Amino acid sequence: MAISEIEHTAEELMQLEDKFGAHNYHPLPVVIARGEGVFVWDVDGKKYFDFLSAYSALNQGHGHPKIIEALKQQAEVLTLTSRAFYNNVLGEFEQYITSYFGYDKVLPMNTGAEAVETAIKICRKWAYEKKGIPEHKAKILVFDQNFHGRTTTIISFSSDNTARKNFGPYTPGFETVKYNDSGELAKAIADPMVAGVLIEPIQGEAGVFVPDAGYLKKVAELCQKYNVLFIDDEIQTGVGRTGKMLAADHEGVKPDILILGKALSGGVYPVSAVLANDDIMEVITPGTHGSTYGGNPLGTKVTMTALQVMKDEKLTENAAVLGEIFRERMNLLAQKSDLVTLVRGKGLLNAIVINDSSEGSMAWDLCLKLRDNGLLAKPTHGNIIRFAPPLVMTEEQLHECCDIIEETVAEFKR
Ligand code: IF1
Repeated sequence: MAISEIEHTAEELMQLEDKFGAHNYHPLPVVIARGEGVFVWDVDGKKYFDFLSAYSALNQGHGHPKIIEALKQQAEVLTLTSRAFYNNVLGEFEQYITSYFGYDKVLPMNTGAEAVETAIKICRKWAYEKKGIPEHKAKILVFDQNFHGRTTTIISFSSDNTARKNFGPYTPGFETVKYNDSGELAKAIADPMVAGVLIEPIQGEAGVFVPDAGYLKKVAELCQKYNVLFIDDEIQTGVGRTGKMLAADHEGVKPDILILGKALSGGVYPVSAVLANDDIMEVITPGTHGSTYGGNPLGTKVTMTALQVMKDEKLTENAAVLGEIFRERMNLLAQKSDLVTLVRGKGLLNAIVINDSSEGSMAWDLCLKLRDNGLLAKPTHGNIIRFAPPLVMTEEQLHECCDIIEETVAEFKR
């Protein structure tokens, strides 16, 4: 069947996804057809503020002209060579991104989960070849309520039964410790078989859990003390989202292995990356890891532009300023409304907790009303709604969004 020229209605398009697509999501019923900056339009031309940013992949906003221009230009010249040959973009990209984040080397991949898997492989190989842990004995510490992707190994250490159940047998070599509890971490990390700690500096999917001030610093100190790699998953928190380039920057800690994705390439083309210094990255030798699309000229050109836009337009600083304003207004709302119990977050990665059980439907119903009122957001778990607009938002637009949220909460009938 030729690519459809007929205009489908929203309902027809949702039915097509239901009939022909695997049901691995339960999307909010809105059908988006266009995006520009902080806005999206549905197939009927209705305009919305995008308050999810594709799970923080669109920090630079929809259709950023410089990023789209880079995509178009490179697409007409060279999109993919594979790593069987050199090309004229990858080396420049590698120099640019390692200098940008302050590491010796980068290993480019495509999706976030692939980058997490890559970091796990590097950590294990380092454990055997550098730390001297006996082969197959390496353990990586992970945290309850973690989210690092959907591969079989990654869900093996998920504490979310929906993400994990009936996908066994599970990959061994991971031990779960309580997040934001440095005492428990101190006990677990003393095991000489521990090779690494894999952590989200703020737990996104869990509902934007911000650990206590000083916790990340304590994690870094314990890793240093026990010669364990501090593996920082900044796929969602990185690239300016929390008001610093990396969420780790709020505590001035430098991860041994840095994992990036999502907004790294500005929501235009999947690019992820693992950065580390030579003493760690040199365990990777020819034939030990790879990817067909990893480091392709199209994605790396887009990524250099997406990162440059962050700096040129001071989007990280903007996230810090707007985040303070947002939480101030949401805290006032929480004081006035019995529907909203609290707001938490950093920069423009925030969530409100709805006064309902985690099995309740109020957060979902509120998101439907927000949609009707021109703002798109979606609950993470049950009664928690994540708010993460593009970092290009203006202060005036943010106030307009707060007005929409406040009015929607006020008119919401339980
Ligand atoms: C879904 C949210 C979840 C991530 C962190 C790795 C990955 C992600 C910290 C994997 C991906 C996405 C995936 C998407 C929902 C969304 C998400 F928090 F961002 F909302 F699930 F937690 N590390 N997060 O957040 O990156 O392979 O997707 O490129 O799977 O439902 P990916």
